[in-house]
Amino acid sequence: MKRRFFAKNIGLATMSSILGAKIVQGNFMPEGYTPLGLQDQDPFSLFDKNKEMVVLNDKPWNIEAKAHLLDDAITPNKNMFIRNNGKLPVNIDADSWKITFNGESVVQEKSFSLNDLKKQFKQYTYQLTLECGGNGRAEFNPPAKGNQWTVGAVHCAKWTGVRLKDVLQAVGIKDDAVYIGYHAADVHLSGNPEKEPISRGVPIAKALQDETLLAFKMNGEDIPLAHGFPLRLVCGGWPASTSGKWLTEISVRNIVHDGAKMTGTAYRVPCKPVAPGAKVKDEDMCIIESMPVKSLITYPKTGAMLKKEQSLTIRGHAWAGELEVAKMEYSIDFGATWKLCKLNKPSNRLAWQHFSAMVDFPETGYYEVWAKATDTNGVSQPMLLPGWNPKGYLNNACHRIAVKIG
Ligand SMILES: Nc1nc2c(c(=O)[nH]1)N[C@H]1C(S)=C(S)[C@@H](COP(=O)(O)O)O[C@H]1N2
Ligand SMILES: [Mo]
Repeated sequence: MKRRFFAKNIGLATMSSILGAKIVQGNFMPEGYTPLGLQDQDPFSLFDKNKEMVVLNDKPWNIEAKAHLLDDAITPNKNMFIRNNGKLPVNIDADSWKITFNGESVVQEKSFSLNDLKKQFKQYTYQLTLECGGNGRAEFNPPAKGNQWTVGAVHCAKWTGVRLKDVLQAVGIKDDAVYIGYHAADVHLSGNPEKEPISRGVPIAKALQDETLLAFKMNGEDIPLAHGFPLRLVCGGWPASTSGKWLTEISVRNIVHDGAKMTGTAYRVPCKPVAPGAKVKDEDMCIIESMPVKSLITYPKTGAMLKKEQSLTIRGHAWAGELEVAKMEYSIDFGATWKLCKLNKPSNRLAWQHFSAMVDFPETGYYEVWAKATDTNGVSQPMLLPGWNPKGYLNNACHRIAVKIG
């Protein structure tokens, strides 16, 4: 893969912070010059990621985890997938960062500095599941364009920030508010400043939930650059595209937000099931809201070899969008019969739930372990593939691993 550094004309301060040292003679550096220390940087050291992560695209950066990298109860930065639609913002200065609240349905436009937010509002910490709507896209047939995510575009980190609802209350919103939309500092791939890479949002009811945060910390530290430093919206349980990174504006709308990637087939699925490959009219597409029930076996790694007589404790996580997971099962006979797993409660609403099970294998040979979660509405994961849709969203099929007992 050809790796070129992501931005040529970034400022000295940003370069220094990426290099981890002051560029002492920086004022003498020719304009547009990329210091050697920043040339051909590999994304793993650039973003502090595990070397086992998989780079799906470098323009923009899209990097996914493997199932076994998501074994931790709280996902550490090094194993968190990155999904960018545009170029990373440059020259970020947290001290002068501000966020503006505007739109048809604010009583009056109002801005806060990051420091205002921290000082004026109570801070909360929640562990939140963020899964890309396109996670699992690689399995759909006919295939959908876009990043071919397999299973690793999900994470559950701890986010600290202020409640969006507290800030919206301080701003004042009108009775006709139906949606909020975010705007951010990242740059469209074309470089055109008039175009936004992405500007999505959520209905006002989701915006007003306790767990919807304007976050400035992730796992107790400043949010890493790739994940939205210095300020990001987090809407747990919804497609992660609603969790705007590098947040500069929240527009309170009296219509469904119509920003970039809110219309057409983007983050929408047919309102009613369609045949694979079907053309679907715009008006028959519905915006994805809460994500469907899903789970992931994070131990062992697929392909594990075990000695006979060994029983194996499998483990992983399960989540269900706005709902909780009520039941977790596994099968070693391709879904013919299922046994219960031990399932923990989430650490808070909208956090994934840990599961484990001790599995006994009757004889030596090849097995598959399949895992299936059921939500509190009684809806279970499909075994192989859910309904096809043009953009390959919402693949919540059972996760399957291969093990050899020998
Ligand atoms: N400003 C901005 N916010 C964004 C995006 C983006 O490209 N720009 N990508 C969205 C999408 S599609 C996803 S899946 C998540 C990914 O979050 P992560 O990179 O922190 O894992 O961020 C969302 N927020
Ligand atoms: Mo996404």
